[in-house]
Amino acid sequence: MTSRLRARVTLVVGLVVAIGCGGGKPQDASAKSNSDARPIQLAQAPEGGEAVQPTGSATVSGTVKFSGTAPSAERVKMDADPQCAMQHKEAVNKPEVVVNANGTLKHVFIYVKQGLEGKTFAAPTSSGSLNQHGCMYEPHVLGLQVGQRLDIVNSDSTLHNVNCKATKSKPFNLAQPTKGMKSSKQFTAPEIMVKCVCNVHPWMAAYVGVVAHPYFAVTGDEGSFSLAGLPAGTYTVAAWHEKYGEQTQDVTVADGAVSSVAFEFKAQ
Ligand SMILES: [Cu+2]
Repeated sequence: MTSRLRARVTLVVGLVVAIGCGGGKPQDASAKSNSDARPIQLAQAPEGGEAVQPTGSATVSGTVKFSGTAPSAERVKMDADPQCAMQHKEAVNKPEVVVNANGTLKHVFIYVKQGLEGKTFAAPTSSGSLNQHGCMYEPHVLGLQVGQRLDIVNSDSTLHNVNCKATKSKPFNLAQPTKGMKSSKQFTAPEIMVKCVCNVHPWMAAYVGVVAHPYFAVTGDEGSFSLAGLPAGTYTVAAWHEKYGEQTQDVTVADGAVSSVAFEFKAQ
């Protein structure tokens, strides 16, 4: 272990001890498994609001293109923690800018930004997942509904802490020192985006898009997205990328119809 890593581990262990000595309710860092026993809070319709489920029949779909020359891939240096490095036979590149083979951009968070005001949506009973595997977050970008459970798992034989710096919901910083540990968290307010980092492994970062409705997606290897089940209407759809920022487009879609939206991010 390098002295730098040891200093970081000491920092995190100190944090665990500090939290553990806090008294009262057992905290995440000292609990082996911390599946939150509280029931998911279902969204309530605001006064005069209309409570609807995602049962519309309109779809907004599209792609996120990338133009220009992509920055060359940057390699993640994991040598500071042999438990991380030993899990990778091949080089690992930073997931910040990933241009797909078809010229599209990966890891873009797509969501309906405007057009659903006055409607409320119950949080789904299914959980989102954030895994720490090979000292990388899987996935790198994810979406959650307000109140939806997020299961956070450590799949590595090394200490990770998950420091999610929410500003609209309560932020949290929990330690998962051993393989197989699982904790569950929720965000209580929309926020684009919540950044989560590991203070032990400075290359680890994940972004969570928290929205008040189920109409969101993250682009993958094809750079495409589909927001299905929308009520007919006019919407502002946003595409967010950690390096290139946010773009929006307005789109109108009818019941049973599919409207297309094309985003394009340019190399800087
Ligand atoms: Cu870590």
